[in-house]
Amino acid sequence: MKRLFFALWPELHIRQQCATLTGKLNSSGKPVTPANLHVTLLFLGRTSPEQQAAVTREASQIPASPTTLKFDHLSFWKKPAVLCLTASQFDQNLSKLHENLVNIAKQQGIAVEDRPFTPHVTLVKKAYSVIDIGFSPVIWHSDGFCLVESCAGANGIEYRIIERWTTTLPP
Ligand code: 2AM
Repeated sequence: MKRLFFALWPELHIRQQCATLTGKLNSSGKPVTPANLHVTLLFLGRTSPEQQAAVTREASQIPASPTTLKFDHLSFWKKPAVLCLTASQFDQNLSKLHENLVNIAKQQGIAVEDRPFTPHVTLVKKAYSVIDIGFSPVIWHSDGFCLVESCAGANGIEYRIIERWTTTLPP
Protein backbone atom coordinates (compact mmCIF):
# COMPACT_ATOMS: atom_id res chain seq x y z
CA MET A 1 0.00 0.00 0.00
CA LYS A 2 1.18 3.49 -0.79
CA ARG A 3 1.41 6.32 1.67
CA LEU A 4 -0.51 9.16 0.04
CA PHE A 5 -1.53 12.75 0.64
CA PHE A 6 -3.15 15.61 -1.24
CA ALA A 7 -1.05 18.75 -1.48
CA LEU A 8 -0.40 22.07 -3.12
CA TRP A 9 2.94 21.89 -4.88
CA PRO A 10 5.00 25.08 -5.26
CA GLU A 11 6.51 26.56 -8.38
CA LEU A 12 10.26 27.03 -8.43
CA HIS A 13 10.26 30.68 -7.30
CA ILE A 14 8.15 29.84 -4.24
CA ARG A 15 10.44 26.94 -3.43
CA GLN A 16 13.40 29.31 -3.68
CA GLN A 17 11.80 31.94 -1.42
CA CYS A 18 11.04 29.31 1.20
CA ALA A 19 14.53 27.83 1.00
CA THR A 20 16.11 31.28 1.33
CA LEU A 21 14.03 31.95 4.41
CA THR A 22 14.97 28.57 5.90
CA GLY A 23 18.63 29.45 5.34
CA LYS A 24 18.19 32.69 7.30
CA LEU A 25 16.59 30.95 10.26
CA ASN A 26 19.80 29.35 11.39
CA SER A 27 17.58 26.98 13.32
CA SER A 28 18.23 23.79 15.17
CA GLY A 29 16.61 20.78 13.53
CA LYS A 30 16.40 19.39 10.05
CA PRO A 31 15.60 21.77 7.18
CA VAL A 32 13.12 20.36 4.68
CA THR A 33 14.88 19.86 1.38
CA PRO A 34 13.60 22.41 -1.20
CA ALA A 35 12.28 19.65 -3.47
CA ASN A 36 10.03 18.45 -0.62
CA LEU A 37 8.40 21.78 0.27
CA HIS A 38 4.60 21.73 -0.05
CA VAL A 39 1.29 22.47 1.63
CA THR A 40 -0.45 19.31 2.80
CA LEU A 41 -4.17 19.53 2.03
CA LEU A 42 -5.07 16.15 3.45
CA PHE A 43 -2.95 13.28 4.70
CA LEU A 44 -4.46 9.92 3.66
CA GLY A 45 -1.78 7.58 4.96
CA ARG A 46 -1.55 3.99 3.76
CA THR A 47 -4.01 3.65 0.90
CA SER A 48 -5.02 0.50 -0.99
CA PRO A 49 -4.93 0.47 -4.82
CA GLU A 50 -8.74 0.43 -4.82
CA GLN A 51 -8.93 3.43 -2.50
CA GLN A 52 -6.31 5.22 -4.57
CA ALA A 53 -8.29 4.64 -7.78
CA ALA A 54 -11.49 5.87 -6.12
CA VAL A 55 -10.02 9.04 -4.59
CA THR A 56 -8.27 9.81 -7.88
CA ARG A 57 -11.52 9.43 -9.80
CA GLU A 58 -13.45 11.57 -7.32
CA ALA A 59 -10.74 14.24 -7.03
CA SER A 60 -10.80 14.72 -10.78
CA GLN A 61 -14.43 15.86 -10.39
CA ILE A 62 -13.49 18.67 -7.99
CA PRO A 63 -13.10 22.06 -9.62
CA ALA A 64 -9.41 22.94 -9.22
CA SER A 65 -10.09 26.59 -8.47
CA PRO A 66 -7.23 29.07 -8.31
CA THR A 67 -6.33 30.21 -4.82
CA THR A 68 -3.85 32.55 -3.18
CA LEU A 69 -2.16 32.15 0.17
CA LYS A 70 -0.19 34.84 1.94
CA PHE A 71 2.37 33.08 4.11
CA ASP A 72 3.35 35.88 6.44
CA HIS A 73 3.92 34.21 9.77
CA LEU A 74 6.55 31.87 11.11
CA SER A 75 5.07 29.38 13.57
CA PHE A 76 6.71 26.96 15.97
CA TRP A 77 4.53 23.95 16.73
CA LYS A 78 5.89 22.29 19.82
CA LYS A 79 4.24 18.85 19.55
CA PRO A 80 5.29 17.94 16.00
CA ALA A 81 8.46 20.03 16.66
CA VAL A 82 8.29 21.93 13.39
CA LEU A 83 8.91 25.45 12.23
CA CYS A 84 6.47 26.32 9.51
CA LEU A 85 5.11 29.16 7.48
CA THR A 86 1.46 29.89 8.18
CA ALA A 87 -0.95 32.12 6.35
CA SER A 88 -2.99 34.93 7.87
CA GLN A 89 -5.05 35.00 4.70
CA PHE A 90 -6.36 32.31 2.43
CA ASP A 91 -9.55 32.22 0.49
CA GLN A 92 -12.73 30.20 0.51
CA ASN A 93 -11.65 28.18 -2.52
CA LEU A 94 -9.00 26.48 -0.43
CA SER A 95 -11.32 25.72 2.47
CA LYS A 96 -13.82 24.29 0.01
CA LEU A 97 -11.14 22.18 -1.65
CA HIS A 98 -10.08 20.79 1.72
CA GLU A 99 -13.69 20.02 2.64
CA ASN A 100 -14.24 18.20 -0.67
CA LEU A 101 -11.11 16.11 -0.17
CA VAL A 102 -12.16 15.17 3.37
CA ASN A 103 -15.52 13.99 2.03
CA ILE A 104 -13.86 11.94 -0.70
CA ALA A 105 -11.53 10.27 1.81
CA LYS A 106 -14.33 9.49 4.22
CA GLN A 107 -16.42 7.95 1.44
CA GLN A 108 -13.58 5.50 0.89
CA GLY A 109 -13.33 4.63 4.57
CA ILE A 110 -10.06 6.50 4.99
CA ALA A 111 -9.67 7.91 8.48
CA VAL A 112 -8.69 11.56 8.39
CA GLU A 113 -7.87 13.99 11.15
CA ASP A 114 -10.75 16.16 12.30
CA ARG A 115 -8.53 19.10 13.23
CA PRO A 116 -9.31 22.44 11.59
CA PHE A 117 -7.38 22.93 8.38
CA THR A 118 -4.35 25.17 8.93
CA PRO A 119 -2.45 25.61 5.68
CA HIS A 120 1.26 25.60 6.37
CA VAL A 121 4.62 24.91 4.79
CA THR A 122 6.94 22.96 7.06
CA LEU A 123 10.41 24.48 6.78
CA VAL A 124 12.28 22.74 9.59
CA LYS A 125 11.56 19.44 11.33
CA LYS A 126 12.84 18.39 14.76
CA ALA A 127 13.01 22.05 15.72
CA TYR A 128 12.88 22.96 19.39
CA SER A 129 12.62 26.71 19.59
CA VAL A 130 10.73 29.69 18.28
CA ILE A 131 12.52 31.87 15.79
CA ASP A 132 11.53 35.49 15.49
CA ILE A 133 12.79 37.19 12.35
CA GLY A 134 11.25 39.66 9.96
CA PHE A 135 10.71 38.46 6.42
CA SER A 136 8.78 39.33 3.29
CA PRO A 137 5.58 37.31 3.00
CA VAL A 138 5.57 34.44 0.55
CA ILE A 139 2.63 34.96 -1.78
CA TRP A 140 1.68 31.59 -3.17
CA HIS A 141 -0.70 31.56 -6.14
CA SER A 142 -1.94 28.06 -6.72
CA ASP A 143 -3.73 26.84 -9.80
CA GLY A 144 -4.34 23.26 -8.76
CA PHE A 145 -3.55 20.42 -6.43
CA CYS A 146 -1.82 17.05 -6.44
CA LEU A 147 -2.00 13.53 -5.13
CA VAL A 148 1.45 12.69 -3.80
CA GLU A 149 3.20 9.54 -2.64
CA SER A 150 5.60 9.66 0.28
CA CYS A 151 8.45 7.21 -0.35
CA ALA A 152 11.53 6.25 1.61
CA GLY A 153 14.44 7.25 -0.65
CA ALA A 154 18.15 6.58 -0.26
CA ASN A 155 18.58 10.08 1.21
CA GLY A 156 15.44 10.22 3.29
CA ILE A 157 11.80 10.90 2.48
CA GLU A 158 11.02 11.61 -1.15
CA TYR A 159 7.72 12.81 -2.55
CA ARG A 160 6.44 11.67 -5.92
CA ILE A 161 3.54 13.44 -7.60
CA ILE A 162 1.11 10.79 -8.85
CA GLU A 163 -1.63 13.05 -10.24
CA ARG A 164 -1.95 16.77 -10.78
CA TRP A 165 -5.18 18.67 -11.37
CA THR A 166 -4.98 22.24 -12.62
CA THR A 167 -7.48 24.93 -13.37
CA THR A 168 -7.80 26.54 -16.75
CA LEU A 169 -8.87 29.80 -15.11
CA PRO A 170 -6.30 32.52 -14.47
CA PRO A 171 -5.27 32.82 -10.76
P1 2AM B 1 3.38 18.57 7.19
O1 2AM B 1 2.45 18.87 6.09
O2 2AM B 1 3.04 19.29 8.46
O3 2AM B 1 4.81 18.78 6.82
C1 2AM B 1 3.51 13.68 4.13
O4 2AM B 1 3.84 12.88 5.19
C2 2AM B 1 2.99 15.02 4.57
O5 2AM B 1 1.75 14.84 5.26
C3 2AM B 1 3.92 15.76 5.51
O6 2AM B 1 4.17 16.96 4.93
C4 2AM B 1 3.18 15.87 6.83
O7 2AM B 1 3.24 17.01 7.58
C5 2AM B 1 1.76 15.60 6.45
N1 2AM B 1 1.07 14.85 7.50
C6 2AM B 1 -0.08 15.23 8.10
N2 2AM B 1 -0.48 14.32 8.97
C7 2AM B 1 0.45 13.33 8.96
C8 2AM B 1 0.60 12.10 9.68
N3 2AM B 1 -0.31 11.69 10.58
N4 2AM B 1 1.68 11.36 9.43
C9 2AM B 1 2.61 11.77 8.54
N5 2AM B 1 2.51 12.90 7.82
C10 2AM B 1 1.44 13.67 8.03
